Amino acid sequence: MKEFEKANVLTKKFTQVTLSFHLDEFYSGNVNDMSVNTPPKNLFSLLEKSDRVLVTAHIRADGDAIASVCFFSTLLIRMGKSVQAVLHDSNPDNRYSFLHGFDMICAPHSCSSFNPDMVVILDTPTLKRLGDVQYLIRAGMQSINIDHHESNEMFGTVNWVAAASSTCEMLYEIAEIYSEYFDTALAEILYTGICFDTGRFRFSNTSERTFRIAAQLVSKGCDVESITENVFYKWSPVKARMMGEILSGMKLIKNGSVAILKLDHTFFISHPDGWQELEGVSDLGISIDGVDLSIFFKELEPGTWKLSLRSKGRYNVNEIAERFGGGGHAQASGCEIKGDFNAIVDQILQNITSN
Ligand SMILES: [Mn+2]
Repeated sequence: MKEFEKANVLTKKFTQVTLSFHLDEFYSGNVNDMSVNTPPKNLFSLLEKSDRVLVTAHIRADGDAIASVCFFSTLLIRMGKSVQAVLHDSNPDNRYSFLHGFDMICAPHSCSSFNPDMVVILDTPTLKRLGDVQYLIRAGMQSINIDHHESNEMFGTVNWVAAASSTCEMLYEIAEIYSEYFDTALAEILYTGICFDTGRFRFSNTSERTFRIAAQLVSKGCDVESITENVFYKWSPVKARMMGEILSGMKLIKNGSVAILKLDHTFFISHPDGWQELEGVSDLGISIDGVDLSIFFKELEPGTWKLSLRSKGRYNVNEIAERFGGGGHAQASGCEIKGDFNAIVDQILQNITSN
């Protein structure tokens, strides 16, 4: 219990949330109580009793997802567990190769012989978002679901879903509890995930708590400059050209308040790993003065459009994405729609209302 008390004292410094309740009352049920920023007690009991753990995150893993997987895999190995890190994508974004644990990440087909007794699912609102990894999860397998997406479906044996900038921000609480393993490498992993999901501490999800946690991570020795450079300032020449192409084809509608950007399937034919180059592209439209809503269309498969929606606040893009079977956050969300590009644009424009 001492460890939990320590975590509570620490969390108290960070939040205005009343922490006088007993740990047994910690939530693990079917209702998303996004305000709970402390891990539930049963998360630790399940973690401690598991021996062979599969660690995973969502398809087309981003900085927060990859960092979360690196963090959990590294921590569990240090705890003496047998661990398999797995992501749907056979080549996870190489920008994150500087992270401890990155080299452990395998594709689903190459780790089917691993026989886990538990799975840790990170940064993933629905099991479908695991891609092929979902087929490695046997029915009845115990699982821990840690996520900061409002739309999380609470599919785990233990669910910890909280309002945080990033899954890595939440994982800081776990790192503090296992403080004997919490070194610079783990701090750099967590800083990377937080830095990515907050867009360099720029998005509205960046809270006082985010900065306090970041400060703790910096005090643990993480190299802020090199992480930020690795994550945000290493464009390939292909990416620079691609951004030029997307911007020159951009359409501004509704008196310049809505930006529509697109990338056709032909790009992904000539650049099969091109989806890895897309980071930051979704934010291009919303960076333009006067634009309140930006929609970026990527034709990943012929006729299948993956949409990234961004808002400055006038539109709740989580609601828009949910209408089309997707989800995310109020200011950044995504969904997938099949069909003709122009017809989809019309359909979406008919469905949006500003606040
Ligand atoms: Mn995230």
